[in-house]
Amino acid sequence: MLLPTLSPNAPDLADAVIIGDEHLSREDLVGAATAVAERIRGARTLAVLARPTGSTVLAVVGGLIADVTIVPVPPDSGRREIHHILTDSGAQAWLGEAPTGATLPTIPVRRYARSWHSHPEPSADSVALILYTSGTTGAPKGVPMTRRAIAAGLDALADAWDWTSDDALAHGLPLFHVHGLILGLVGPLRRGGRLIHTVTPTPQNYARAAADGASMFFGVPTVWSRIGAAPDLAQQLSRARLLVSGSAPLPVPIFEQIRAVTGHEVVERYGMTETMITVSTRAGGERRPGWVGLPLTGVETRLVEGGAALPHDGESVGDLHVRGPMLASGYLNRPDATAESWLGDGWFATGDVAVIGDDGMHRIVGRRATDLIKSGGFRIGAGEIETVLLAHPAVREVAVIGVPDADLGQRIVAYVVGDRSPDDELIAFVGQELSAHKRPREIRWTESLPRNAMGKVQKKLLGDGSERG
Ligand code: MLC
Ligand code: AMP
Repeated sequence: MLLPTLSPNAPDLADAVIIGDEHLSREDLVGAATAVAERIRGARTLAVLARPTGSTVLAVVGGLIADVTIVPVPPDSGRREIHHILTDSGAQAWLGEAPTGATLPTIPVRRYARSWHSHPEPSADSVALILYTSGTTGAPKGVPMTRRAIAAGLDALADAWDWTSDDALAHGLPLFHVHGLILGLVGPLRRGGRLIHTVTPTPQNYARAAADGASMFFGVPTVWSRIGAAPDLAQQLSRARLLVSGSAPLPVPIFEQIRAVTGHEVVERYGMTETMITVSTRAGGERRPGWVGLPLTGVETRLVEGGAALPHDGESVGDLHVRGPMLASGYLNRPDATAESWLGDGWFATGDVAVIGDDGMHRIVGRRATDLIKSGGFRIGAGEIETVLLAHPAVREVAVIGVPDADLGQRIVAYVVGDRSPDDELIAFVGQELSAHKRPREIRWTESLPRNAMGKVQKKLLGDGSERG
């Protein structure tokens, strides 16, 4: 059973979910989400505009109860992105709020409706969620997540982090990715503890959640960096049990800063949309700055270079492959891309380059492809932004890269050859078509792009030379 604590006979829990100003007891959640389930029963796939609201929580939980696949859509998505997600996933309607200009029908989510009907537990192989994630080129790919994989991934984390129903989890991460949605919402619902969603992950909001009794905090490195820079607020987090970072590398100075102000060594974990979390430091184990820890229970990892396995000696650098029960089994509608990354025998090629110590500790060195950018913890494909910019009349050639950024990890910069027009216009053009976080922060106009003899843009020659990859 994916959500045992939501069975109608589970004990009530006041403030099971607090999201902004909205408070839902467990009884509210079960009654209202079951009422959603009644409305949508028999549907196959529904889209949810995943704003951080009680309505989004009820829509997702209603889908889980009714065995309807939910596709969370980033609420700031542009036209092109929404169109792609809806057509690729085959969404039949919007559940809850719909974006302006929506053409699909809308099914309302009613906060105060109640049903106590008991729905049968869906098959463990049923697809609960389809999450969209960027590749190096083309539109985002859908990753179908089964109930079995989600349950296995969450239980492996509970084991690593001693995560129980006594924990109150706090975070303010988006409700359309593995981090904020699966770990951050389905996680506490499976464990049975409280969730405080702070809507935005600001230092003020995290300090307030700590004062309200949160024991466990999730953040991407940008969040921890901003908290570390606000020591008076950060101090409030000293009383927590566990601070967790993931979705991008946590720089060692930020680890040290958080330790200095809170007394906590941040637990770092490594994962992907396609695999959920596979490696983490442990609540009861060593937290080594710059290292992401040990494989979770049930997970195997290997390092490969040119088809050969590399030793786990803390020095050999190779492609990281992972295998475990929390992995998805492929991309939706993309057998080509699936065959590239799912290698057979359950192994998945992460695209990340790593070293493994003889004690099993993993360090992520970087990514194989320069065309995948991580900015603020969001995965962004350079190719997707380039395609949009090329459709702008002023743009003749374009190359998008991620440059190192102290706040965001990487920041998106577009090198453009064309008829100079205002930078803001190009940035807004991207925002119209894609999500807000895919907008370049900077446009650099240039006479030409560096190309090799084959005519391929040499991105390593762009930027300030310190880019990864
Ligand atoms: C941003 N802004 C821009 C801009 N880009 N303005 C002009 N041009 C651009 N190109 C604006 C924003 O809209 C915002 O405006 C302001 O600048 C600050 O933006 P920001 O620097 O991006 O900060 P912020 O909005 O505070 O966002 C930071 C953040 C966010 C950390 C909260 O990046 C975030 O939520 N990240 C989480 C990503 C995540 O959950 N990833 C998980 C993937 S799952 P205004 O007006 O709004 O202030 C995964 C698996 C795993 O990776 O392992 O977990
Ligand atoms: P996403 O698809 O958004 O899930 O992004 C997954 C990618 O984020 C991984 O392939 C890594 O490159 C990166 N990532 C996630 N967690 C970490 C971490 N703790 N350290 C380094 N990189 C990470």
